[in-house]
Amino acid sequence: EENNVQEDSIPSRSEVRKSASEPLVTDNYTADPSAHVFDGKIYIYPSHDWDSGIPEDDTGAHFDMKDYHVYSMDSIGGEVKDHGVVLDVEDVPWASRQMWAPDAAEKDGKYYFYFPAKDENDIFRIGVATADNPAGPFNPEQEPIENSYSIDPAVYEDTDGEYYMYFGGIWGGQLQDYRNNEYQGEEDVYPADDEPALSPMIARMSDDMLSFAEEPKEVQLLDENGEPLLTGDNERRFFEAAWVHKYNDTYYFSYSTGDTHNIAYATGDNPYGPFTYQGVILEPVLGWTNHHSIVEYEGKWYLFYHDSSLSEGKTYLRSVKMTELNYNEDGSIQTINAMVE
Ligand code: FUB
Repeated sequence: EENNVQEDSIPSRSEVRKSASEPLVTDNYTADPSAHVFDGKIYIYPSHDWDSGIPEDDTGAHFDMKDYHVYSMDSIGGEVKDHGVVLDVEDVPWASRQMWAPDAAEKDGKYYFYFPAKDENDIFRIGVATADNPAGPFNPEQEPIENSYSIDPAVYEDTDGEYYMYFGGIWGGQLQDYRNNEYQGEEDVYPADDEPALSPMIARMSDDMLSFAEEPKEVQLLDENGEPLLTGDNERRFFEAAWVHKYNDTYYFSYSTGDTHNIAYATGDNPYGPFTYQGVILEPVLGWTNHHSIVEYEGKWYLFYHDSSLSEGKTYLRSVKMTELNYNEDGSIQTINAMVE
């Protein structure tokens, strides 16, 4: 099976590469970086963490973000430019609070900024805002995307010109409150440990990039035997933070795992999957969450991620970082440990 990485090529723990990078931004807390190359520059679309004073709880209320900034770099290692506030919760009619991990996409010279936020009923929806340049500011649509729910949108542009949104996050992200795209109510329902884990979702985007062109579908994540990863498989099953990139004709679906918060990846031969689990890209970082993006720039590949080193460990005050990402010859990704000593 072409997409299966041979076991002996997965780096052992001793081959894990250490990388203690510096925060890219130090005058704001930033998290959940979605990086893209637009117009030859690197643009970063992160969450904007701050200390709103809301105490930590199990729903993630302490991630109380209220606006977004965009950052750009002319080159790797170059100055990181802050383009200021590009979208504020006050300007989004349907959103009430908690602007979590966003993403952006470009189509025909227009830019689309996708973001999750809670509505007036405290239910996460995913919104879209538009601009005619990658640095915004972005002009929000009046309603969230129809049939959208949960968090962490990641919009992937395939090489054939189709766009797909991946989304979903468990626990504070509310994915457990849905089955077959239907809201089940606030009573969190998790499959048993020996049942298939909750899946991330995918929907193809409509031509105008403002809605789904189809009902969201589950993205199947499989083990080495072709069986779905199980709820009890905390080291490997999906939790949140989906991202997709393509390398050598293979689709890499990467995500934060279970209650272990590795950034893991699984590979497939089309955007819908199924994807077969391969290994860990980034081991857990300082802070509770792990969230990343992967982008190619001038022939090299980079991992954008965050940690809580600048705030000395405050989970809700994170900083965006980047490091090079390396593939082995067989297409497997070398594991990175970015834990600050
Ligand atoms: O930043 C808020 C949430 O924390 C994100 O949406 C998750 O992916 C996690 O990083």
